[in-house]
Amino acid sequence: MKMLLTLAAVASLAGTNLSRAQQAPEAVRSPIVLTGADMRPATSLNGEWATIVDPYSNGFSSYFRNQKQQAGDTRPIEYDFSKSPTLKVPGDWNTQRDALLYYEGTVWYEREFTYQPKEHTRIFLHIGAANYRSWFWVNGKKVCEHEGGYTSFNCEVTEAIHAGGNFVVAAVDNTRHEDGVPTLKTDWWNYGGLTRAVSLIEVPETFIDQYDVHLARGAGATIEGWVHVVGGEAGAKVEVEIPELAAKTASVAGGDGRAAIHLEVSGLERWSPETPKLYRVKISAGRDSIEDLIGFRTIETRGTEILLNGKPIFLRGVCIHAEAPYRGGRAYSDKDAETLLGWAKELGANYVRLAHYPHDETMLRAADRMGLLVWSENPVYWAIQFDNPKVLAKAEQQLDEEIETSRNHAAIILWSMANETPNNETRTRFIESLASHARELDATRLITAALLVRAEGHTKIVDDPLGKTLDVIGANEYIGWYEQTPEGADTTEWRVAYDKPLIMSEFGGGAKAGLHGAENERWTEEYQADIYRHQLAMFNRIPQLRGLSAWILMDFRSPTRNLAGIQDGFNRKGLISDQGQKKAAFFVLQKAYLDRTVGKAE
Ligand code: GCB
Repeated sequence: MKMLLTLAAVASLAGTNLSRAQQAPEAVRSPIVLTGADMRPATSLNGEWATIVDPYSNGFSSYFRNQKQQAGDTRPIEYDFSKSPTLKVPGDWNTQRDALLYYEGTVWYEREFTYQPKEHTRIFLHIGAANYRSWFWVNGKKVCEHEGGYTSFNCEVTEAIHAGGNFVVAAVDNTRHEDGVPTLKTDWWNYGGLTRAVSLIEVPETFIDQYDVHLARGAGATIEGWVHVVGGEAGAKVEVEIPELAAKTASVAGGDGRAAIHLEVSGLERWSPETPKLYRVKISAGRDSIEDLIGFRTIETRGTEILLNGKPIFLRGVCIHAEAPYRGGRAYSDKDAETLLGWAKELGANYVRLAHYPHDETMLRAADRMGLLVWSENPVYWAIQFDNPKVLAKAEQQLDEEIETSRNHAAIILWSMANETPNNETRTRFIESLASHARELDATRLITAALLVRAEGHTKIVDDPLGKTLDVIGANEYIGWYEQTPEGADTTEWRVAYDKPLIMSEFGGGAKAGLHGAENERWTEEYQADIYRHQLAMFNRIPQLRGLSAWILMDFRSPTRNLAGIQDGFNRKGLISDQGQKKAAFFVLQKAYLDRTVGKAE
């Protein structure tokens, strides 16, 4: 009742809020996914955008028109983008303006640009990511809306754009919602804004929207997959060429717009962390063509083994948030990616868990180039509304976008459905449904999730029923930090109910860089290093352990970490501080990785 009154009061006080609610999407799918969008010629719209901070979402009735007060004009136009301060795109708003560090609500963005559309083309506004909901208008015409803060999407602007001067207006709202994915509570910063690159992509009327080119499992060298063409009649001719392998194939799209690919190649150098070989792959259909850089490898499991290119591998890794080193805020650039992944390489890692949502394309490209295997995750985190079908639709939509845009990255070997979800039937059904959806979209990779672990005395038990659905089991544990002392690991035994590979997907503890003291003194580098020493010894007593991703590479901002003088708004479990200082634990793990004293010998 109280809730109804509140809603009624808000509606009568602020009619504009109501109109926004009417426009709000129910997990709208962006109609076109563009695989390899970053490889297409594009007109960048990155740079300074005029912005209006709109905490009451007042602008939904007018700001998108970008009106200008004319001389003698008496209309009450109470906004003016041309006089408003700017924010950089890509970039979160929180770290660009002090007053916005904690802001949660709507910010309006406006940018003017000139454009000359070609004839017989379609034009898309490509948004790398906008957290969390966003609405877009071009020249005052609404072109799309989107929900989900970590995946790219494309708004068709063909009808809205014209030759000469144009403007684009976006409303981005990072308000958290109970029925959002993720939901109200996360242990990372809710960075808002146009956090990744924005561009215009123009394609012929008949164009390639998605493709999947991968190496077939088995000892041979068969490259297979498909290319999907939009706008062509069935019968559109598709060609795929890998010049370096002197391989070329032509096929024809069926009624569903898909053309199957099959290429027998010889002399293929398989992609691996040691040899991250990428090939130029040219895909064309009619007047459209795209050139991607793709590595070829296989990934599968056999019993408790993970096989990369048919050979057992142990994943020596670390978790990474998309947090920018040194400057803070959401990571988006090649430099951010190269710094983070460079540190992972220095650690001796061959694998990274990109937590807890899909990361930027720049990160995946860098992982392909640098030879790091990737666990990529859907933001189903902790207790979302598993009993709400709309939430399932939202999670599925984000998973679709993640897989459809990133499926050609050799680096990605694992699709993670979720992190630390409560063990109950509704949750299990929800994630089973996501997992079968992921398998339908991509049968070439492994499905995982980071599970909670239970304990009986000194035994840790991994028997969450979700394990049945997964190819690889992820388990998170914090012995020595949230429970027991670091020595607790010495007497801990592990029981895993599934005959499948296990990855310890998180373990670790906090330390403030530069704080030194005794090994039993929390928050010191010595304490954190001690946790790692005991953990590493324990790992060698888990026969089916096939990988590790320590939590976490670098300290990251979190609204839940408020211990003054130590955390100051940062989760301090990084092996490296946000300013690049390596802590003692970094070197403990590095030694174990480089000397191969942890994990099953490959
Ligand atoms: C976890 C979560 C991760 C947190 C971490 C911590 O289990 O998966 O998101 O940040 O613990 O530091 O507590």
